[in-house]
Amino acid sequence: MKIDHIGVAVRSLDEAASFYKANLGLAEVHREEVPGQKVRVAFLSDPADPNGTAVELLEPTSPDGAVAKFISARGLGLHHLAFHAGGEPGAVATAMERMLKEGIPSLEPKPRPGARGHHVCFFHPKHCAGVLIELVGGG
Ligand code: CMX
Repeated sequence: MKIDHIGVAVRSLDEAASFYKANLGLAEVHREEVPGQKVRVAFLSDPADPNGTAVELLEPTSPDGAVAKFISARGLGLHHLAFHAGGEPGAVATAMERMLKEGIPSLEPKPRPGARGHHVCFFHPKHCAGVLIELVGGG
């Protein structure tokens, strides 16, 4: 699967986005709050390749959210890798089933709404060589 985006835990979307824009030439393509995940997110990508792999900046909105806990325990920085499971309805659920058959259970029983109107699910780093993995696409 293609890498859809790379999640980065930050304290301030504005500060981190400025860094990527000024120094690495990325452009912000989307920003929203995802209440279910207790984060505000900004997506940045190469203006010459807007559908290419994005950087997703994740700013916690509550101290009991996954990203706030990650920052307390491990500090700022790389948080997850997100793979594109396909845009068609059921794509994420199908990929979840395939991984479950290989003995990799997802953290959620079924895909849930994520940023940019996509469906998402996550896999614990303990099953994924130490990296939190997200599948993103059609639910
Ligand atoms: N990458 C690598 N390791 C991680 C991690 C991450 N992102 N988050 C936690 N860990 C490690 C911890 O350091 C800890 O390691 P040790 O056992 O070696 O100390 C271990 O995982 C803890 O695991 P846990 O006790 O099961 O659970 P936590 O309370 O730390 O939660 C996790 C971890 C992955 C279950 C939780 O963060 C989660 O459910 N994540 C999925 C949802 C999410 O991350 N949402 C935010 C992104 C939203 C978006 O992209 O829009």
